[in-house]
Amino acid sequence: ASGAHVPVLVVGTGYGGCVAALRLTVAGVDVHMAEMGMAWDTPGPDGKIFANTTRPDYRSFWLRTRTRQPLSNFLGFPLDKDVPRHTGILDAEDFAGITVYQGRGVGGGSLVNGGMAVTPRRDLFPAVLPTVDPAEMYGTYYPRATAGLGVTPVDPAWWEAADCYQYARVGRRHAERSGFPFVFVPNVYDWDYMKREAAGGVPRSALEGEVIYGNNHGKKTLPKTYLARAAATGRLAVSPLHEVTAVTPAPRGGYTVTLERLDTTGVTVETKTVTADRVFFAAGSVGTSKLLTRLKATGALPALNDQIGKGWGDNGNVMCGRANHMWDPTGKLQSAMPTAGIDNWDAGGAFAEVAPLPTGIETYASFYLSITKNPHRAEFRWNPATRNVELTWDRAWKQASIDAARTIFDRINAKEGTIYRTDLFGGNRIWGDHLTYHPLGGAVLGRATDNHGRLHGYDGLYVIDGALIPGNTTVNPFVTITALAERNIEHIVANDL
Ligand code: FAE
Repeated sequence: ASGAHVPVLVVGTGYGGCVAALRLTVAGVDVHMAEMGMAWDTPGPDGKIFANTTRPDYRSFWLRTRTRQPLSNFLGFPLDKDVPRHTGILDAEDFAGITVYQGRGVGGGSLVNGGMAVTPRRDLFPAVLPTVDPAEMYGTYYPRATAGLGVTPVDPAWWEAADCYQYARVGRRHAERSGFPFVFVPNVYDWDYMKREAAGGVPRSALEGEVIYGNNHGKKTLPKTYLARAAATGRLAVSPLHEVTAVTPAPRGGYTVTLERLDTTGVTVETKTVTADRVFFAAGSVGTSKLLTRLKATGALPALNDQIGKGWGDNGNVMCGRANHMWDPTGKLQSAMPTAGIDNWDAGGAFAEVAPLPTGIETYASFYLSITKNPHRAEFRWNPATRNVELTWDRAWKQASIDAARTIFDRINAKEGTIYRTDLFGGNRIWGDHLTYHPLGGAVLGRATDNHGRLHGYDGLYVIDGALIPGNTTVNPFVTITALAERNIEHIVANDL
């Protein structure tokens, strides 16, 4: 309620926020979480909570009247369509040079992501988080994070024979014939459930192509893992459809937090203020960076340092498809949960996730999301004229990622006698270089904050999400975001409470 006082307010319910909520509630602290997205606990008119990937509807996009699908075209035909404006699950947030996809709702990105739960190679970790001790991460916090998230490997014998992973086996054959290491990666999907989907005993989710607009079954999202455990303490309150718009020091100590309650068309129906002794910014790399950049520039938190908004990267994301020969079908049935990648980081600066293209028909396409060593870093900046936060990303910077990805796929194409697909992104383009799924940075650890996420300039303000990581994790990021949050919150609980 407006006027209330809470010991801890957490802004956002993604990975960082849920780790903070669990560890603080277990330590005996009452935690209130504000989440701008919906709770995603109520079925729509079709009896399902989430819409299918191939049939986006009002539930699929955050406050858009037309879909903005990551793969905008298929066989040359545009796929986007009009939808009612709604507080849907996937935000395709447009900046000048890039569209940043993010999950919206209680559970953040865990609601929409592919569940690929990858720990970076230890030898690469010093470049990912230079100020963090690898021994404590690999000895304690990565294992704690993967256990907390429910990360498990796929059963290799089942995988080898499963129709739904034919696309991945084709991906392996092509990678290995060109001499690239093919690595299995674990996932948070419940593999027993997927086996039952394949056997025909339960409603399909991953095998129905569900992923980017939510999974109705099978995926261990944050509300089923970290958040459920935090709620079980009896010390957690979560307010969905509440957007935090301001945080400023309160006259008698702590912070005054302004929240706007939204209706499902995105209109503010009520503005509330609460006071909090401590505030954890966990609104995701973009959400946290935008909020802090605005609060610093507009005088709500003027003592934040000049590193706010800096060090943002796209994890080098770039997508592409390859056209296989007719004797290399990738399968009509494709599990939406990826299980493997091609590691060419050392020689070419690229790690390519062998991704599904779950269209329900044979496409003869192999599809990949590459994570690359892109050196460019952008900055969030306040524009006083428009009263908006802008991002200085330049679309041309993706050329470094394309070049890195080509170290894998040019060689595979040469070896297989195949070509790139040009029908997936519109305009005969080969590369999906307009987007990222992996925003990282903007309030970097050890620069905007101390080495445990305490914001410089204010006692009791913390960053605990992907904004702490300076732009790249060499692999998919949520395990690293979770493990870093586990490390930081342990230190904060021990020293600050
Ligand atoms: P995040 O999970 O984004 O949570 C932030 C939350 O804060 C969201 O729920 C927001 O709605 C909320 N929020 C923002 N602003 C406000 C505000 N002002 N007031 C209140 N609430 C607010 O942050 N990563 C992997 O490792 N493996 C994958 O397979 C994978 N696949 C992906 C697929 C897709 C389509 C997408 C979009 C992402 C994928 N990712 C994947 C990335 C991963 O989901 C992402 O790195 C994490 O979710 C980021 O975690 P954070 O805690 O930083």
